[in-house]
Amino acid sequence: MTSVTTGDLGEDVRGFAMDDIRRSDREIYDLIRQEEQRQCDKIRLIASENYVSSSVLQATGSILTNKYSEGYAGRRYYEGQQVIDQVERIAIQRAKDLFGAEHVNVQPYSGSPANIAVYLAFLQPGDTILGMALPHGGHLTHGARVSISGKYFKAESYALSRETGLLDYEEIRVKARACKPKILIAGHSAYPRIIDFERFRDIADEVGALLMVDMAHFAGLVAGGAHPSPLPWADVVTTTTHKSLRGPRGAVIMCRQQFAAAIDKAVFPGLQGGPHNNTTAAMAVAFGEAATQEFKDYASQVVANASMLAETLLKRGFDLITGGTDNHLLLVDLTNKGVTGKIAAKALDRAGLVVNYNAVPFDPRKPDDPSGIRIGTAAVTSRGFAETEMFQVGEWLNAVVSEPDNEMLIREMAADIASFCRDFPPPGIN
Ligand code: DSN
Repeated sequence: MTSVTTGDLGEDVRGFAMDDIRRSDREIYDLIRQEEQRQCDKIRLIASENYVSSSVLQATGSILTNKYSEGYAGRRYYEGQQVIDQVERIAIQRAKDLFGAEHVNVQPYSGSPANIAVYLAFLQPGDTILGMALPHGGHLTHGARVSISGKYFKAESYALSRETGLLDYEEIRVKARACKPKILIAGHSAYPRIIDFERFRDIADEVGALLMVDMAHFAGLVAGGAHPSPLPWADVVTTTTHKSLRGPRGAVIMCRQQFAAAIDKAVFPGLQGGPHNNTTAAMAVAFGEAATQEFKDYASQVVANASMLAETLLKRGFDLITGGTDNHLLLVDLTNKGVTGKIAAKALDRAGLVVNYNAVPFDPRKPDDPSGIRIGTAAVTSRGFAETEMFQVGEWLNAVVSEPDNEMLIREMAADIASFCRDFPPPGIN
């Protein structure tokens, strides 16, 4: 993205050409600039975050936001869809090509509505679903009690193995036999290993359940060939588009052709109104980017970076759930370090290393003050970090977790990290 000069204001404006908002709404302009600075100066290790390209940003900020388009291409409820229909058809085709999907709906506003739309398509209130328990790495919409998925449906959950921290497929089979779910859910927000989708398929078939895979976290790895695809095994696959897939904030649902009508009807008019056409266009751009060799290299580097970080932390005595990682994330139990996840996450943020505190399997602590932290490598890999940088990140993480109250160390590290980051300009930010 090029720099523009605001002329009368005489200042250089980086990133998006924001001279109009700068004049009209200084308060919001300043906050956007502060957030831009934060995204440049800190090492962002939140496993669900990333940096989109300037092309994705430009499509997101385009005039497509001005149009209403309830319905689907060729079947809309408002006139004037000559362009929008083309945009949506391209986004769908690119997603089909990228993932090998039979049918794609690109309209869900985000991951939670996508998952709820799947339930609306196939379930009645009170029907049973079976998903990974929230404290073990499942998502809120996989049946957590506080979510609509746990309130409107009979939500059963499976846990990870107490010994290994891994999925226990035989235990899932036993649960599924006992509760006979209509939908069996695979997928997670905090599981550092590859899922055996074939085994989930086998369990779903045995109990007559639909198999839904929520691949929001690892969709970019699937697109880039760095993680097995659930598409050959699942009846329905949902994913957000803004995590490892590096697209705009939104979601898609992919399914077998036989379920296409049910899914489309559930998204609109079942759950949502008009799609966010600017987001649809940005998704199309992101899917195009994800089909390139450059993205394949990115996806394998994300995994290599997580692996190097795991190796570095293990050498420093960190307790990684499952002992390591196969994907883009690490889940770390800090109990042996004598610090809680929250205290560590807050100290790390002050030092310029942004992670989230996270429950670990069988966590004796409460969800708002748990024992662990979750660390991801999708965003730092987008700004060009490779193994050497991940080793350094591991050393910094270790130093802060060892002395979370050492404000002098933290202040110096924040300055070092900001300066280090200058050599790795993030995509989309000049
Ligand atoms: N908030 C996302 C995450 O951090 O994994 C899940 O929706």
